[in-house]
Amino acid sequence: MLKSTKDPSYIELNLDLKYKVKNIELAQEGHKDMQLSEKEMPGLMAIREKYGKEKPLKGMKIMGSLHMTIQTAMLIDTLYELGADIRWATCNIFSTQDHAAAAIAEKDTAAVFAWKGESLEEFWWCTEQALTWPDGSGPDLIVDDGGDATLFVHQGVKVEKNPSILDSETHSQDEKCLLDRLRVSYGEDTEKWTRIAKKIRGVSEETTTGVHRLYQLASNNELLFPAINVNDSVTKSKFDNLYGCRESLADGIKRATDVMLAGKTVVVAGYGDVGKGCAASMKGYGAIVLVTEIDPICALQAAMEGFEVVTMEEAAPRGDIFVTATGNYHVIKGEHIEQMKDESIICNIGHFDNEIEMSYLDNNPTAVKINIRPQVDKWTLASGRSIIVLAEGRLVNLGCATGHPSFVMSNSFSNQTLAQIKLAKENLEKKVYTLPKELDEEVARLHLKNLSVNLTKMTQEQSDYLGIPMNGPFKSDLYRY
Ligand code: NAD
Ligand code: RBV
Repeated sequence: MLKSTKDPSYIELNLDLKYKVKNIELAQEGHKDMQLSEKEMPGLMAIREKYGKEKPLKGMKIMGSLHMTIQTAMLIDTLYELGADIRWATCNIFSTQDHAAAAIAEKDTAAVFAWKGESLEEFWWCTEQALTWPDGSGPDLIVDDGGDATLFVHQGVKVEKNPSILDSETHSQDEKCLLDRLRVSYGEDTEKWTRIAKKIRGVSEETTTGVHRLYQLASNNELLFPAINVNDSVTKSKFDNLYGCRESLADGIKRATDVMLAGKTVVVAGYGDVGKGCAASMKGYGAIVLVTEIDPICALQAAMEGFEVVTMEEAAPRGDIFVTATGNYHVIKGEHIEQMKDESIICNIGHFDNEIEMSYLDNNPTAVKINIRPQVDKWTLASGRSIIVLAEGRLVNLGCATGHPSFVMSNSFSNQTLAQIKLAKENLEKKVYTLPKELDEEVARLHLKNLSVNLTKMTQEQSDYLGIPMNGPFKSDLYRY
């Protein structure tokens, strides 16, 4: 049965709205923070300088679904200077910095729909608002983080081909909210998403989890437009995921709890790029770090760095602080939570909120929740022991702090901008691409001066000896850094 647009839980699209933010009065604060980050984002500033005149994104409608932070505001302004017409939503209900959203709304460099503490219904409304231009058309290009904008379009097309999907049962609140919107959308226009998908030139995807979803779509022959995997640029995953989390994990834990890390036992689940940064950070504070892994290579790496590698069953009764960084599902389960010490702290830094089995707490009548402050909850279990959950299991660095610092995001977002230019200029196939190494090296080069790095230049003789061009690329695609 089609839901009517009058249903109280459904939020109507309003295409006359130029923005919806928490408080537009915060704009001045946002402008000041953005000005400060100019020096810390040399990559973005250099790209503005290089392409500002040519305006390679002129005529391109860009929709973004990415944490609405100060760093993202700088990305938006960069895309705007390159000529784009932009609409933006956040990709996480807790990650918006309201002064950043206000600054963008006031400047009108993008139509922005984002505030800290959205409900899931509001989140999916914001996403659809950002995907729909006032004339009813959709974007030419998408900047995605985690794949929710891409999912919206793909699910929309699926529903228009097979409306019985609208009747499917789902236990995920996110999926339910998305299906609710698509039900109304289908009731009003049975071709909206098919039309929109056809016009999309491509998406550039920010994060590991979103990239994973893209390769799944491609391998099922379901990818509806070309995609650029920004995450696997070396200057993204080997910097943002690693060095970014090395700083922003502790920021999140400390702003939320003020807890002393030295001497505590911290359990890091997953020793990929993010887990490596998290474990190094906690070790740096003097914590004892335990790691869990499923991959023997990553497990061996962790062991060689001096970390004890255990299973979650072994770690649960030993840890004081737990951090999930796997991108996987239910890595900390109810049975683990029951084994934990009193007042253990649990948090997640992976993209989605299903790494911790939150439903075990949410649906458990014997578990009592007390909110300590926004994004910090103390749950008391039937055993009498309590645990402290940060950001309701959503990424702690963006939910309890402000995400990664500008400098590392300048690397990530330089890749994003170069990917958008590539999608705008080239007619690519419906495949997942990565950026060429020349561009990766160029992004790194743009960040050297800021850190007073003095790069050595090969002699012609050395270049001939190695068979590597004087100006790069310096490594083959097989090199893993
Ligand atoms: P990755 O693939 O490099 O690392 C994940 C690791 O987790 C892998 O080594 C994998 O073997 C391991 N793993 C998977 N299932 C596991 C399990 N059940 N138990 C233990 N280990 C398990 O990915 P990544 O780049 O490190 O990203 C991890 C997550 O963090 C993704 O969801 C990504 O999107 C997200 N991310 C978040 C931020 C942030 O700022 N919060 C930054 C970058 C990436
Ligand atoms: N991330 N963005 C920020 N300050 O804007 N911090 C982290 C920020 C991104 C990071 O690139 C990661 O891949 C993604 O958030 C996970 O959603």
